Amino acid sequence: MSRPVRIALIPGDGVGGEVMAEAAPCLDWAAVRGRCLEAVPLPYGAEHYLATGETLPEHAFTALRDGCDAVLFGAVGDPRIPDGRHAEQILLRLRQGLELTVNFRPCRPLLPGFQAGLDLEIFRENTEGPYCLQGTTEPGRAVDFAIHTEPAVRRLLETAFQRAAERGRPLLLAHKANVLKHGHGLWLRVFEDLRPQFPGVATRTMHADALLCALVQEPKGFAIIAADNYLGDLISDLTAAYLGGMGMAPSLSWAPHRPFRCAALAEPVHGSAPDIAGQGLANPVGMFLSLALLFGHLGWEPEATALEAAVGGALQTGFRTRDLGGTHSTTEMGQAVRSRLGR
Ligand code: GGG
Repeated sequence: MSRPVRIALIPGDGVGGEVMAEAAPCLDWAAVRGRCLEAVPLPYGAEHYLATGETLPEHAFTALRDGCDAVLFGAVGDPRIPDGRHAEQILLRLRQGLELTVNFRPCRPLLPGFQAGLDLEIFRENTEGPYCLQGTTEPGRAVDFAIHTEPAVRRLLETAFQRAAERGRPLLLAHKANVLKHGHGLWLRVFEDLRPQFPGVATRTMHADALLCALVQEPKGFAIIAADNYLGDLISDLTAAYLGGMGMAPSLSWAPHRPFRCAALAEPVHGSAPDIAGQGLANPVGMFLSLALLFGHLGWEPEATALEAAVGGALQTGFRTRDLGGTHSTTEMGQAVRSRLGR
């Protein structure tokens, strides 16, 4: 018998626990359908940190890296820890420590009558740029470094090129090499270097500021967009608006070079939203769609398709959480999705 796919569940902070509670039963549904899996709940987040002083201890990171296949993550961020130290040591540690270079953020709207037919995919580098967390604050001066290494840039761009080739769609690289000459100069060089390997892919590069303006004016003029960590974060937060808001936006990160057993992490794009946490107001759709991306990544296409269709069905029949202008609670939306899976 093949070993079970082990999926670590880390709800994290704020609304993370609420959206996790809605999506996690879909793992039982997949298991009932015959997928051999094991869920591994982990407590790491603000509450655990405040109670124990532990963020993500090294032994737990190693056990997860070597003993799990993927992570389903909620959100981190808590006003009781204003410097966000625990968030860095949990989420950024996972992204960087597992070398999850690729962060995939699709934008395919599901709300009826809203941006129908839009099909954007953002490939965001996930471990470097200014998110390397190196810098200093001195009297009257603050410095944040941004690191871009050729292996990570190449892995991200190769993945985006492969996707563009598979889907027969154009690929655009967003950059600011006119100002960030060193880092984004490297991105342009690697992009140019890879182009001959994908002769069927139409390519374009664009300054990120001009791209943001054009994405607002004419989103259907774009297809697959690759960018560094910082720009990719901003671009995909903008495109989340075309889905109906941050609560609707899914993401999947993975390590194309598979250095460790644990090579994928699914999480909604939204953060912990402490202002609405604990009130049943969070939208679980981004979490459901992230899990659907993870199912697809595991090769469980029927489950990925069924879960995405269940979300689409719930939205078609009028289920709306408050961020979408409705009155349904997190649980009502979750039940509406799961009932379409027979759960
Ligand atoms: N699921 C993405 C996530 O948790 N990102 C961390 C983040 O943006 N935290 C800030 C916040 O929660 O406001």
